[in-house]
Amino acid sequence: MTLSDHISYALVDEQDELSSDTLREMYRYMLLARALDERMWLLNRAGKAPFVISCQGHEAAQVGAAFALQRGKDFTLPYYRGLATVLVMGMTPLEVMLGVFARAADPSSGGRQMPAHYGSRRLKIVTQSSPVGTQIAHAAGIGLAEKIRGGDAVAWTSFGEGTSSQGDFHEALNLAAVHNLPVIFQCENNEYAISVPQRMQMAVTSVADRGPAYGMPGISVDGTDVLATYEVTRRAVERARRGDGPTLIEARVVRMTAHSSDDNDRTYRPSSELQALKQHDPVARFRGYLREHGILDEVQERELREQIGHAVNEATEQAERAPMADPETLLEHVFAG
Ligand SMILES: Cc1ncc(C[n+]2csc(CCOP(=O)(O)OP(=O)(O)O)c2C)c(N)n1
Ligand SMILES: [Mg+2]
Repeated sequence: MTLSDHISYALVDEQDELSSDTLREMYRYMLLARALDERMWLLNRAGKAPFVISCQGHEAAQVGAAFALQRGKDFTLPYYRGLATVLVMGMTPLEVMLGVFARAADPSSGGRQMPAHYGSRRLKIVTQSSPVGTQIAHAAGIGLAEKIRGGDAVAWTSFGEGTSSQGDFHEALNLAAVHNLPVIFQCENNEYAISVPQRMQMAVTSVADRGPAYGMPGISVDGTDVLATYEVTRRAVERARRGDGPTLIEARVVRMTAHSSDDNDRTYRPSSELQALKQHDPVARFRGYLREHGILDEVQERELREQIGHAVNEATEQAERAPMADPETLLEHVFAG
């Protein structure tokens, strides 16, 4: 039984309103997220970064959605895989790397939280807690506050499909639908919650089906398609700004790595599945689209990769040299002063 809409346009050509510059910019963010993510794994394996949790395979879903939001105006409540999300919303590679090295200048927590708990007051990025799903309820609360204030900002939040079985998800969707709140719930469905496959997590085949159960549209989109994700999010943002209420979007993605740097997915994923992952790489897919449509040539691609390589090197070197948090400040931000 399917209740939700399943959107299947592939890298839509109706994207006339997006200029070639914007399309290349989307690609740049996808490449940047991938390059930073790959660097984090190297740092982890070299014993320099304590923990890595990857956005590889989620880049298109995150970049597509974030391009439909307004920087500095909308609230972003990403989950731990949201590296590409926070980059598009304005976090710099250096800020990201300061978190990886847990340095004092890390904007997310001053080096106190685990890496990937992204937050920035300046950019209206609200950090999550380590128990999965807390940010979903916070997004509903922020949507309620925005409605009371009479503004037209939206709260956008992301989480995995496993997390859509947490109580926070259900309470947040219910509240947001009852009060018609300007919230966009993006579930990035990579079919695993660590080692548990989706069929053992829920009896529905699509997380989007859960939307209509609360009285909001549930839309399932190919999250390896950056333009399709952009388009469904753009519509959801319009709907939210008009005061018509929340939307649940399921972006179907692939998890191209193990769950985290502490996990070995070869113990629970069949090798045929692991080998097939590259065929669903959203970065390669968008590159193919841009090349095919004459939007990106070889020279531009090479320049882009060089710039990104520099940016990643520079961010890594600067963050590694940055000072650690002073132990004297250990209890700051924990207890009221
Ligand atoms: C409440 C809670 N239960 C369990 C965990 C341990 N945990 C961390 S990530 C994770 C898997 C979440 O899977 P999903 O929501 O599908 O996100 P994904 O990592 O696949 O993107 C689990 C079980 C946790 N952090 N919080
Ligand atoms: Mg998952």
